Amino acid sequence: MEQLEIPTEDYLNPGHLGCPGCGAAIAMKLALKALGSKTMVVIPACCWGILAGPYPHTSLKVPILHTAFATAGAAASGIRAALDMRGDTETTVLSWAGDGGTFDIGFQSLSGAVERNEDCIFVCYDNEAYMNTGVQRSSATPFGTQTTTTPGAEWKKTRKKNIIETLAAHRIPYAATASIAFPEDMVGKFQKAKAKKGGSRFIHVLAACPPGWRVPSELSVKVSRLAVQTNVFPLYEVEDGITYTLNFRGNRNVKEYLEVQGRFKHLHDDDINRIQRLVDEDWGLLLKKAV
Ligand SMILES: Cc1ncc(C[n+]2csc(CCOP(=O)(O)OP(=O)(O)O)c2C)c(N)n1
Ligand code: SF4
Ligand SMILES: [Mg+2]
Repeated sequence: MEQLEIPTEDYLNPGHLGCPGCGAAIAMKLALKALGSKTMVVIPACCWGILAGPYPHTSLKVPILHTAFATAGAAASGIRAALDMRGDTETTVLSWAGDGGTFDIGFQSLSGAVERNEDCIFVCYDNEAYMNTGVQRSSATPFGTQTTTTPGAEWKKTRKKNIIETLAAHRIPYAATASIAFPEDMVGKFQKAKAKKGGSRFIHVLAACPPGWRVPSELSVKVSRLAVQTNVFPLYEVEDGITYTLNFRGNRNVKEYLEVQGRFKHLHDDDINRIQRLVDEDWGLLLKKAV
């Protein structure tokens, strides 16, 4: 994707209720820069429900609908229908859910909405666990991670669900991954998603979480960059479920990404080698599909 100018206008206020270095806050800031003032945001239960602030205070300069954990896809569909009835096809409906609200409890609602090809942008800001309730594992938590429900030697032994592939399988017009460490790429993808209005668009953003990942807050962007540079979190787009475009080719060892995070500190060399093999396998599959 070609380099672009990031819009200077901000729709995230200077104060919000997230932790210092919260990747999910940076993600929202970049997304709204791309989407602009005519955006309505739907937020199910998640950290962003807190970041947004308690009514009548708000950290966003655009309207927010807070909804129940499982219902972001349905609530966004309802707002879209109401706007359409009023003749407003200009406003973008942005569903903004965590990994729990996307990969797990919100999955049926999201799947239903995108199967109907609802005219909304569905975002998963993925911090790879249920952070708001104390770092419980989700199906987005990667192999090898310690969380409060996968503690000590019981660290997670199953792989992360590939959410982009599940959305691509619905053959939606646009699905993409994005990173807060690649802001031009990320803003460009949100602008592209906005321009593709008329159907369902899905963007999966890796959102570093300093307390959950056990990294210093000032390393939030660096660790996000390492995720892409090691191919742990590849940047790519899938159009109509079949046309894959790779946006970046990483060449660093997975160990560099793992060793800066406390949630992986327990891993031995053979575990790290296994994770490298899993990442190489997924990367190889992606290369076969990408242009
Ligand atoms: C039906 C239901 N079950 C459980 C909860 C409690 N709850 C609120 S937020 C949350 C975790 C959300 O995780 P995720 O979607 O990954 O967002 P994050 O907090 O990590 O940003 C849970 C379990 C709830 N609000 N509703
Ligand atoms: S716990 Fe993590 S996701 Fe939640 S506000 Fe703090 S940094 Fe952000
Ligand atoms: Mg989460």
